[in-house]
Amino acid sequence: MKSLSTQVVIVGSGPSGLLLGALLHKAGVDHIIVERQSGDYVLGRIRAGVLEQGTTDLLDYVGVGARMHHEGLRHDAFALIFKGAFHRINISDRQGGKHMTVYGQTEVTKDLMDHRSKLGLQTIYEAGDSVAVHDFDTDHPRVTFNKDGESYEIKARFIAGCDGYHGVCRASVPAGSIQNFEKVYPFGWLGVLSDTPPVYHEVTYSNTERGFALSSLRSNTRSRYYIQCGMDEKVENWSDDRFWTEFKTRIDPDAAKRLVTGPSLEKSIAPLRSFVAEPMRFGSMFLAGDAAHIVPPTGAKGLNLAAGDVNVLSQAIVEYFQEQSVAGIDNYSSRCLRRVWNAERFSWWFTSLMHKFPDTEGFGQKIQEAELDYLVHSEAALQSITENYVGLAH
Ligand code: FAS
Ligand code: PHB
Repeated sequence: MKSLSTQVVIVGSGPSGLLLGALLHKAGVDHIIVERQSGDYVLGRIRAGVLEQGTTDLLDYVGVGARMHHEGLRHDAFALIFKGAFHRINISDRQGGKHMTVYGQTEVTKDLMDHRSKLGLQTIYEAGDSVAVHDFDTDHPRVTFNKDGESYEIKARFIAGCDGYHGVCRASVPAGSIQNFEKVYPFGWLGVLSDTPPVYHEVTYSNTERGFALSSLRSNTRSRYYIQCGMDEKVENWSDDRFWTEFKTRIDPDAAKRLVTGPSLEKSIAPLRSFVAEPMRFGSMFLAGDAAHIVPPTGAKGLNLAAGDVNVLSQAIVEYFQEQSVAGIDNYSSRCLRRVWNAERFSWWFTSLMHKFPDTEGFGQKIQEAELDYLVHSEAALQSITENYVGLAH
């Protein structure tokens, strides 16, 4: 067995792991990232698209904000459609100039990967399913994996579980030491990426009697659209034509007329769930991002929550090594969980407001329309939704 050692082993090279690595490196803390898949595989996943200002500030802080500012789109508002009417909701006027940036997770991941390469930071890709975590209830945890026929062991002071919902870190915690809270929604999102001009120039959420739809974008020439679909839907049953026909029924009539359709570059169905694991720390191992929590993507919180976790975690780890203080690491879980549960509530509320639920169809639709009508005409309600949408402090 080949033995390596570092201060922190990060399991997973999605946004959480990559951003944590960049933050630790900037503070002079040595780390290694171990990733199950190849770098190309990680880059091939099409996921989030909207960044809170807290996230873009962190990307600037670690020095990877240049392309984001050049290619990303500043958004000062989003829109709601219900009963066929379009309602623009200004965020920045209500939230002290805070705004969102539309810049795909794929691009964030690429920028962070390129940053690592330039700095010569160690990322071990294609470790496959052999990755295992050991002794994290001690001060000398280890991560082992096999690659190219060789066995490896990495000794470290801390393990950061940034390995997503299906990762190995949370799964390695003894059942009696962790509590999982979960809600699975009775529908999914069928998403399409297409090189077509976005039908709306801002992120637009639709509530219709046929179900939810989301109109987003990656640039002024690349659209990202979603429609609510059944949990048992199969993506192979959705031709592009079938998608576009259904999508048109879920946006306002004028938009349906001007919608430019085209071939899908990517088409996939994502299940929707709310999930939180408590606590987020187990001795020398910390969970961050999707490894610890999942939100339905309605509120565009998933990636942004992950950024908040690793911001807090990096500060705690740096404090430990530089000041020999355990205050930050002892406080990590409770501090993150407060923000996580706030985002879980908002994402659950927004999902419940915008989607069609099989069991409450008629009355439920009328209640949703009444709440949306109240929302767009109440300054107090608009303050609340924009405060949550733009993101709460880390
Ligand atoms: P990730 O899952 O992104 O990354 C975890 C990494 O760990 C992966 O690279 C994985 O290969 C690796 N890994 C897993 N097991 C491992 C092991 N045993 N050993 C080593 N490595 C391992 N959020 C939004 O805000 N908007 C959206 O529209 C949106 N859409 C989504 C669609 C889908 C299908 C999914 C799954 C998520 C979506 N999300 C969305 C949420 C998503 O963006 C996450 O919040 C974000 O990817 C979180 O990043 P990570 O915590 O790094 O987890
Ligand atoms: C996206 O662009 O993928 C996106 C935007 C807003 C959301 C979810 C996803 O709430």
